[in-house]
Amino acid sequence: MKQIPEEFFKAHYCTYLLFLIISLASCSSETNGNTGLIIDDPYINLPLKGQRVAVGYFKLSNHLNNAIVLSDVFCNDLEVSLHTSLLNESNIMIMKPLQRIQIEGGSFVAFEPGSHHLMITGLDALMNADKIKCTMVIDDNWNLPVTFKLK
Ligand SMILES: [Cu+2]
Repeated sequence: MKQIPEEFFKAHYCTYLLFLIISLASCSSETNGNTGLIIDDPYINLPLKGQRVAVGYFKLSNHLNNAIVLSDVFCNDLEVSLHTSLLNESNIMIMKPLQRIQIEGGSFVAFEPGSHHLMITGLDALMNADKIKCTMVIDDNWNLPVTFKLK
């Protein structure tokens, strides 16, 4: 009478052990992903009729412990450059190219109207699309995929 429940327990113990191993394995592979960096609301304002330049925005949050550097964004054959807007001494809004943007651990950078932005030329051929796939280059060798909505 005692033998049956013991066998039963053994069989279930093995199942449980197997389940534990599988869930541990899947856990460790998840932490290897790009979960430390979050890109929120990436979008591109299409150029007005007759203009050739589109402007892109997004928010990049760094949930890692260490600082990262955003050095480039590229979208296939489009020409993309990183810019910032600021007021000059005559109180006129001007734009300056940005080379590298450092984002401290636990911090974020917002590309938004009136501040940092992406200047994009060559969109003419994509006017019928509603999104484009791009890549952000982090620390010169980490390629982070990002899909921009076209508005
Ligand atoms: Cu600009």
